[in-house]
Amino acid sequence: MKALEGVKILDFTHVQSGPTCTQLLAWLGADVIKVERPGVGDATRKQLVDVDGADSLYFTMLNHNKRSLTLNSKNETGKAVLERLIKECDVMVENFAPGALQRMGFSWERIQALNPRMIMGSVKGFGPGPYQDCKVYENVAQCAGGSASTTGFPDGPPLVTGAQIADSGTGLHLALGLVAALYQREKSGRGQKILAPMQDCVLNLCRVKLRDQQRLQHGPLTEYSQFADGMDFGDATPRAGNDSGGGQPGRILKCKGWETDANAYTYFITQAAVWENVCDVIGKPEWKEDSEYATPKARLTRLNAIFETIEQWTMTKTKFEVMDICNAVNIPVGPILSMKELAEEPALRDTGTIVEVDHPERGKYLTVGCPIKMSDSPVEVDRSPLLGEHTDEILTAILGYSDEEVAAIKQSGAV
Ligand code: CAO
Repeated sequence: MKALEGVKILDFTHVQSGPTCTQLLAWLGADVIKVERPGVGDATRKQLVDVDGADSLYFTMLNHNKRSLTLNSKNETGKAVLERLIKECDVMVENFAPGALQRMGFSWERIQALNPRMIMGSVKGFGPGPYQDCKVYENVAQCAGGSASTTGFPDGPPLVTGAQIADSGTGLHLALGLVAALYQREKSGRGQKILAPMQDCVLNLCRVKLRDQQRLQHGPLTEYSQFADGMDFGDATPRAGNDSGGGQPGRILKCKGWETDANAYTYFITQAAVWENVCDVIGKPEWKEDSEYATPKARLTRLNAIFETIEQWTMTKTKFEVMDICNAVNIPVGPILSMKELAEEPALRDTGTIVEVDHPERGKYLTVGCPIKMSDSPVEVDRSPLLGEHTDEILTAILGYSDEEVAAIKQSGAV
């Protein structure tokens, strides 16, 4: 038994944002039917190809546990099949460019008329407003949602992040909306329409930066390096380098081997509650009684010098030694782990967060499994479907077409 067992999802998504949402729902047990253009499929199948003739990792890693149905939704027979799918499914998810679904003839009003219980989720770049008709990709939304303006160093340009907060982040938000709507439908009997604009979802993830925007009206942001450096803050939340976003000052510091290893660094947090332990660990016990260092307020103007001193210590240890020594005395630190290290981490394999999957075209590959661990709804990660792999079984077993009707649908070029 899986949490979403029995829920049928018409997955009209492509690229990353929508597919991350439906992949999560598939992991939670929903039957996800991915609708793809005949002969073409999701564009990512053939993007960043690393194994000739095989679906790319870009596609396979975003489309596990789904079934693939090819369908031309602009062909008259294809539209008739789509109508039946809409009547049959509980949830429909799409992330086409604004207006594309309407151009196919499937407005929300029409979908609702076909199936009043339908829950319809859409990802768009922007919500209603001046940019509502724009096509949007990950980095566009990171920039428009406030992430880029607040990421990077104060004296450098805005930066985008490695974490796909706009695509995968929006997919996550939408998944929550869909599951909540399924719960509401239990009581109301009605479906509803859910919009997850990428700009809004990025902004939600950047809410501490809007917090800082308002704090700026009451004085400088004392935990930012700019404060210790005596720099002007300007009128908008500045980029803060690797400064901690919370009230506990932190920085990324070099560890043993940094000269040759790009990831020999650790994040070091000088949490006030364990400041005395920090002083002992780094060999500065005298700071515990020194009024210039003893309180968080006194330390604020000396943070750069303090972190330089801590770095003198971290540079004598590997990032893993720093982790062991500091955690033993409750000092929070974070080794900078590379993708290579994460891929090889046994604990992540044990919990199913890093999973090896077998694929008929490409052989074995690694993927990220479901990060949500539910005691009563375990997740097995199945390979992504080949293009149209399940067309026949969906037409017959789910939509109830006879063999003759399936032959006629194929004849029309709809699948
Ligand atoms: N049968 C027939 N036609 C189909 C089809 C099918 N099964 N599936 C898609 N199409 C058609 C669409 O109807 C559309 O046709 P029209 O332009 O004639 O209406 C066409 O394919 C292209 O769809 P699109 O405009 O969504 O795709 P694109 O590659 O031009 O743009 C993207 C991609 C992502 C920029 C755009 O879809 C978008 O802005 N989506 C919303 C925001 C989003 O999710 N962005 C994140 C993407 S991940 O980085």
